[in-house]
This record gives sequence, C-alpha cells and structure tokens, in this order.
Amino acid sequence: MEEWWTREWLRHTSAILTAVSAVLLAGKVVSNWRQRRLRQEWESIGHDVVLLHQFRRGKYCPNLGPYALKVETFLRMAAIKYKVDTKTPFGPKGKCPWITINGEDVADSEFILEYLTKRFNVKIDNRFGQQKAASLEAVRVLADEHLFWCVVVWRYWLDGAVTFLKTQGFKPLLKLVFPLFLKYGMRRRARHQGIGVHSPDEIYHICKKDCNTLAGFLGEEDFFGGEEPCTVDCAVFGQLAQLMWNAPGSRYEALVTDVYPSLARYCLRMKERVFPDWDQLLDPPQ
Ligand SMILES: N[C@@H](CCC(=O)N[C@@H](CS)C(=O)NCC(=O)O)C(=O)O
Repeated sequence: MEEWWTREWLRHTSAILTAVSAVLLAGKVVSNWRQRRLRQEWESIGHDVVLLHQFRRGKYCPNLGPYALKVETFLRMAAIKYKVDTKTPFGPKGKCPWITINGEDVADSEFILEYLTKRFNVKIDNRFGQQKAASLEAVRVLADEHLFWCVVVWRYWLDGAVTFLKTQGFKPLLKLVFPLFLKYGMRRRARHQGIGVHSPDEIYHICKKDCNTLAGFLGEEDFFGGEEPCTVDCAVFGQLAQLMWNAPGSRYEALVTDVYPSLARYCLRMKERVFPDWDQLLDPPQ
C-alpha cells in the first residue's frame, strides 16, 4: 500500500507552501515600502509641526471620534501648528487618534496632550490650584472614560449605527459593512467594559446622569475652565460634540439640546471660539 505522503503529495505541498511564503513576503515588502514612503511624507511637513492622524471629516462635526476632536481642539487652543492625516487613523496602539511629531509617534489622546503641554510649554492650565485641577481631572475621566461608553454603545450597538451613518459621508460599501462589523464587536466590548449588561433605558439613564453632572459642574460658567477654556474643555467638548452634532433626531441629542440646554450652549461656545472655520472643515464643506 502506498503511504499517504507520496512524492507527488510532497511536491505539491512544498509548491503551495513556497507560493504562500512568497505572497506573504511580497505583502511584507510592499507594506514596509508603503510605510517608509508615508514616513518620508510625514517628515516633510516640517519641524515641530504635529501630524494628527484621525478619521475623515463628518457632515456636521469635524470628527466622528471624540478623542480626535479633543486633540484637534487642544492643538488650536495652544496655537500649535498641525496638519491632518486621514489615511492612517489607527496608530501603534491600534486606536485613533495618534500623532507624529519630528519623526516621533505618540498615541492616546491624554498622553498626546501631556506630551504637547510639555514640549510646547503650554500654560492654559497654570491658573489652577491643586484642588481645582483635581476636580477638573475627575470631570475629564467622567467624559473620556464613562460618557464615551454610553455614546458609543448607543451609536453602534443599540442604534445599529443608523443615526450615526446619516452624519457621515461614507461610501455605499462601507455604509453596508460598517454597522454589521461594529454592532456585534461593540456589544462584546461593552459587555467586557460593563455597560453592555444594562438595558437600553438604563444606558440612557446613565448617560443622562453624566450630562446632569457635567451641567451641574459647568453651572453658570462659560467653560469648564471658568471664563476661559482649559485642557479639560477639550475632552468634554470632544465627547459632548458627539451628542450635539452626531446623533441627529435621537433622544441622545435631546439630552444636550432639550434636557440640559446649557451643554448645547457650551458646545456652540466652544465651536465658535476654537473652530471659527467649522463649516469649512465639514465634508462636504458648508
Ligand atoms: N484612550 C484612548 C481611546 C481612543 C479610542 O478608543 N478611540 C476609538 C475611536 S473614538 C478607537 O480607535 N476605536 C477603535 C478600536 O478600539 O478598535 C484615547 O484617549 O485616545
């Protein structure tokens, strides 16, 4: 009886393995070459100019990502020169946004803001004492690490990205794939994070409570930093902007426009102050 691994079988198998290895190698070479080319392009933007890697612009809000909007807001408030790259939105930690500056990459919005504050000696928070700075940090964590989850879980899972897609100019194929891909992925993540075990009404209730806290903290002030915006305003604005502009017609939008209108007025104030060119940044520009 002939062995199952005849010479013929071995020849075929090794040919297949060689072909697969050649394809993988070619893929690696192309990706390395593309990466080198991109790096050269990025380095040509100039010394101390930040390249902000983020998602494409939206129809009503310059960014669908709250953390990218946070970084862009900070860059403007601190008058740091920057350019936007939307070809490579995901960085070394697999998240958006990230930046490249003088050939160095920095990922995570909060690390980015800390890095830039140091590098450019940004003084917008210098007026705060330790106690005020601590309560502002608590507000930031509420916005970045808590409110964020309510909004993304509603956006991608509970609403299946239906409302959200109205705010973006994605190509038809992406519009089809996006909800399928994100809906179940977001459900799994939300369960791991903890918020995903609650009912839609409970998630809305949690979001409302966060908005209530933010409105309470803001009080009669113009900004979370008081008369002038501070670094934490970048984070809060990044998150609230998603409710204000990227949730049209939903009860999540109504949380800022109807239930806590001081938050809507705050969003408009930040927009006017930091993004006078907001309408031109939209896709399509207004
Ligand atoms: N802690 C990060 C969070 C960044 C983040 O979660 N970004 C989202 C977009 S808003 C993302 O990249 N999600 C893709 C993923 O998690 O796979 C920061 O502050 O930058």
